[in-house]
Amino acid sequence: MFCYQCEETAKGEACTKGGVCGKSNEVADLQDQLIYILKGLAAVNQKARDTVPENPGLKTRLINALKRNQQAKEGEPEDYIDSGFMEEALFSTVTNVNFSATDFKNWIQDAYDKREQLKSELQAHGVGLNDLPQAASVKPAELGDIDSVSILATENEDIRSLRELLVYGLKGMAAYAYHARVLGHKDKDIAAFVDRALVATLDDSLSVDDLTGLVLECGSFGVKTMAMLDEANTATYGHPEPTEINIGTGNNPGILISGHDLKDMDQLLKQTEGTGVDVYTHGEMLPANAYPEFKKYEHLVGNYGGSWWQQKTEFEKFNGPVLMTTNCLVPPGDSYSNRVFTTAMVGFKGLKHIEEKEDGTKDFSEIIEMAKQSRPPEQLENGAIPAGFAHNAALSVADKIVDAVKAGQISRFIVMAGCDGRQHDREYYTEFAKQLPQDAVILTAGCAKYRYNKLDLGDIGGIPRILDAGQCNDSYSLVVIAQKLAEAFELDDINDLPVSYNIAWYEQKAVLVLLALLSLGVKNIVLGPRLPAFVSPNVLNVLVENFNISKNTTVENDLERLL
Ligand code: FSO
Ligand code: SF4
Repeated sequence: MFCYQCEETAKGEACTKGGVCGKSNEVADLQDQLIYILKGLAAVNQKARDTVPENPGLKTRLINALKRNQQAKEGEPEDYIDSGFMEEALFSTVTNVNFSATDFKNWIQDAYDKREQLKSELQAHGVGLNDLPQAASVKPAELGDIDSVSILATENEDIRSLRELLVYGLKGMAAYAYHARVLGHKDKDIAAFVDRALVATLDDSLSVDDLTGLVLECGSFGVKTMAMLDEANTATYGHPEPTEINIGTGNNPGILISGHDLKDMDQLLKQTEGTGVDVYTHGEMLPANAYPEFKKYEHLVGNYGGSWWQQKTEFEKFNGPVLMTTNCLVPPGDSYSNRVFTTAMVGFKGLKHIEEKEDGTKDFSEIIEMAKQSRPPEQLENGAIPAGFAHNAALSVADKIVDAVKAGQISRFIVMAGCDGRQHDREYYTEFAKQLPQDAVILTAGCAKYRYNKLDLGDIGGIPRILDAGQCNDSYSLVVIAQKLAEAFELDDINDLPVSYNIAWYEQKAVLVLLALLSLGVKNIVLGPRLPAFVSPNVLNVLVENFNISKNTTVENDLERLL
C-alpha cells in the first residue's frame, strides 16, 4: 500500500500500513489496480473516439452494443462511450467514499469487461489495436504482479507528482460530473478530457512541462464541470435562496442524510412526506436546505451537527438511520453501524447498500421503516445558521456589495472554501475567522465552513459576514461572484480585486477546485493546513513561481499578509 492522495496522509508523507482514513492495505492496492485498468479503458475509449469520425458504421455499432448491455443508463443515441462508468469508477476511489474490497473487485472486473468488449467491437471493424498501452491488455488476475500499477513505479519524483496531481484532479472532476449526470447533464468534451488525461499518465514521452500544461487544462475542465453541475442543480431544484437553517431538533423521529447528492435528497424528501418522519441534513448536505425545491417540505427540519469527521459522535446521538450519499464516510462504530445506509459509490463491508432501480429511482422504504421505530434525535444545539448565498442570491445584492466596497464598509473578501478535517490544527480557521476585522467578509463553500459558520460574525449593512455559497462544488459560485465583481469595478485582472484566498483542503475534489482557481489565473492562494504530500519540491516551485501559492502559517502572520 502506498497512498498519499489526501491531506491527512500519515506523517504528511504517505499511508503505507493502513490508511489514516481507515482504508485497508487490500483496498488501497485494489484502488491502484482499478486506476491502472481504467487508464487502459481510457486508451481504448480514445481509440474509439479517434476512429469513429472516419467510420460512421462503427459509431452505430458501438451505440447498439452499449444499448444491448444497458451500459448507458441515460444514454442518448449519439453516446458511444460509456463515460458514466468511467466517472463512477474514478469517484469510487476518492477518499472516504468506499472501503469495500468486494466493490473494488467488481469495478475492476467491470472495467475489464467493458474494455474487452469495446476492443472486440473495434477489431470487428478492422481497427488496429497494436499501439495500445499494457494497461489496455492486462487481465484482472495479473494486476497484482504488474509493477507499473504502483504509484511509486514512476521513478522521477516530479513526473510522479504531476501524474498523481492530474489523477486526483480527475477523481474530483468525475465526482462532480457524476452528480450532474444523474440529473441528466453531461458533456462529451469533459469525458474525452478525462480519457485523454488518464492516458497521458502512462506516456513516458511527456515532459514536466507537458504534464504541467495538462494539470492546468484539468483545472479549466474543472471550471466547466462545476458550471455544468451548477446548471444541473439549479435547473432541477431552483437557485439557492438566503436561508436561516435551523440547527435544533424536533420531536419526531428522523433520517439524517449526508454527502453531496441532491437527487438522493429529492427522492428521500418525497418518500418521507406524510410519514411522520423528519429529515435532517449532515455535513455537505447542509446547503440542500436553501434550495426552493427542498425548502417547500416542512419535514425537512434543518441541519444536524457539524462536518464529516464528527459523525462518530453525532450519528450515535441522532438515534435514527443515516443515509450516506457520497463521502465522507468514517468507518462506523458498532453501536450505530446497523443504522447507516450507503448508496451510489459509497460502500463499507456490513453496511446496507441501497441500489438504484432500473428506472433511476431508489427505494428508501427500509430506512423510513427503521426511522419510524427510532427515538427522535438528541438535541445537540439550537439556533440557526445562514446559507444559500450561491451566485444568484449574491449577485442579486451585487449593487449593495459594490456600494459597500466603494464606501469602505467592506475592505476585503476572504475566500475560505474547501474542506474540514479532524486534526486539531484546523482550529486555525476558526481563529482566523474570529480575528478578521469587522469590515472583512468570508466567502465560503464546502465543509471547511464548519470551522466558523456557527460564530456570530454579524453583518455589514445587511450583508452577512459569512456568505455560504454551498457545497465544495459551489466554489464555482465564488468564481462567478469574483468575475462579476471584477466587471463592476472595471478590472481586467481578477487578482486586482479586494479578494484573498485562504483555502483548506482535504481530498481530491478540493484538488480539482484548487486547479480550477489556478486555471483562472488566481494568484497568491494560501493553502493549508498542510501542502499536498504528492507535490514534489520542483512542482511546488512551479506553482510558487507562476501562482505564488503558499502554505498557511500563523493566524497573525496570515491576517497580515492577506488583508
Ligand atoms: Fe467535505 Fe468530504 Fe465536499 Fe470533500 S465532506 S471533504 S472536498 O468530501 O467534498 O467538502
Ligand atoms: Fe491515507 Fe488519505 Fe490515502 Fe486514506 S486517502 S490511505 S488517509 S492518504
